[in-house]
Amino acid sequence: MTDIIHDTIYNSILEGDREGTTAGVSLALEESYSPEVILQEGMIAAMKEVGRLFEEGDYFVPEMLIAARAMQSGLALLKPYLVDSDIKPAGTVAVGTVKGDLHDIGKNLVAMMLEGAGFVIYDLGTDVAPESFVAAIQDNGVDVVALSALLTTTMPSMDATIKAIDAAGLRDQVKIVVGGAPVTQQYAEKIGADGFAPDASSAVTVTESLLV
Ligand code: B1M
Repeated sequence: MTDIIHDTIYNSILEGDREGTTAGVSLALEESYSPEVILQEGMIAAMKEVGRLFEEGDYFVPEMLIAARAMQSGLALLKPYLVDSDIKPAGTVAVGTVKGDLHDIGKNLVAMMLEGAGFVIYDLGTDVAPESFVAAIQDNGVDVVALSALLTTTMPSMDATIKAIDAAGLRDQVKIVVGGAPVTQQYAEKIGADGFAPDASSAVTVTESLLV
């Protein structure tokens, strides 16, 4: 790992240093590092380490939160490089983190990558109730619903959301893609999702393949 990526971006996120993170991302972009390297080797690697430190009892919720804020400020700078606005609309996607779950960095990345691939995005935010996904389909005629969950305890909200979409008579109108760290292909099949993606870039491939 190079110095800017590790010493500046990775360490700044670990320390929850927003200014250090944005300065690092700006410098790395100026020095022509690819957005993918900045994201994967600097930012996502740092968040993984934050999770490890939390599990070890070295970090607590406030440290996770300030690290997440630093990551979000870096992502805002990176977004124009991940999103190409000249692409024709490929479909519409309602994206959200399911009920009970407040984690939004992965969901935001999925939304950015889909936007970059030409999808129109309705970002419903975090802690999204099943009824809100149903309303988004009814109000906006979306083609795909993309559900994110980061907690094992909120994975059942994905199941509840799919059941609510079914109960509203909308299941045949939309494709449903699920993802997030604890989610697996097996779980996706169990709850009747149409697709599972392990990361944000494969969320694009999976979504595109469902609309062919
Ligand atoms: Co939370 N947290 N957290 N947390 N947090 C985790 C998820 C945890 C794994 C940490 C740990 O113990 N190692 C653990 C979950 C354990 C479990 O259930 N298995 C955990 C816990 C326990 C908690 C609390 C319960 C802590 C507490 O209060 N005691 C609490 C719950 C709050 C709630 O949601 N109700 C909590 C709170 C928080 C903060 C609010 C402080 C903060 C979130 C801030 C925010 O998001 N704005 C936070 C953070 C930052 C984390 C970690 C450290 C980092 C998450 C992250 O942003 N990763 C996380 C540890 C970890 O992930 N290793 C942890 C970077 C991001 C790019 O990755 O979100 O995985 P990720 O997204 C990836 C893929 O998963 C995938 O693509 C993304 C990019 O490739 N993906 C999809 C995601 N959604 C997708 C959807 C798709 C497809 C792919 O299709 C639709």
